[in-house]
Amino acid sequence: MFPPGPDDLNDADVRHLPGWLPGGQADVLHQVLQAEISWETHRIRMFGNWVDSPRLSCWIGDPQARYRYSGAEFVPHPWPPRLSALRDRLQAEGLGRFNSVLLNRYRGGGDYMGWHSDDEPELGPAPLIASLSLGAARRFLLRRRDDTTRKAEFLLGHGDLLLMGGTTQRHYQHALPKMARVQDERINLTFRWITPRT
Ligand SMILES: O=C(O)CCC(=O)C(=O)O
Ligand SMILES: [Mn+2]
Repeated sequence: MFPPGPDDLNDADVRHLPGWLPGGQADVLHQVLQAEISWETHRIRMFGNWVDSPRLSCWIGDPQARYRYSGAEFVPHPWPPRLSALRDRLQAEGLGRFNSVLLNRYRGGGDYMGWHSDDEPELGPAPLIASLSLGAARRFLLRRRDDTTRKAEFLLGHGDLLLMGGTTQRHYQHALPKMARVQDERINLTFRWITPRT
């Protein structure tokens, strides 16, 4: 595995901001989301079959921010005040504009997300995605689409923000692999801009 570095991430625009959300705020947010989000098992398409996704999820956003994801269409749940405040903070810091957030909850090291790019048409040609991690630190991998041996890796910890923009999705896939030794939960929030349906 290559260590992450500019040479390994040509054509990508990825920034890791460790501890972007201070520890106390991250603790509270993690607990509140565990308790208050209506967590669902989304059905996704894998190798042509419909299967339960190996994690829990919830799609939140403005009413027009409908999203097709792994072959299914999601109508967003409304914003809880805590998450719209977080969106406001990202926007106030100039980190992008966002009308939706996908929450994923990894119940332990056996929950994961396979290789994919966030390249659905409604995200546009150069999506900016702001990903906030809470709870257990997990490995986040990137690999080039045209040469999958070229990889980079980040360890995403409690309160870390990862920004992916520009042509990252066009040239790279990413994944959150299983980590057998991890027992604690992790929640990840990916803030996105979905082109509204007219
Ligand atoms: O959990 C993560 O860090 C990755 C989530 C992700 O790739 C996604 O929601 O599309
Ligand atoms: Mn993704």
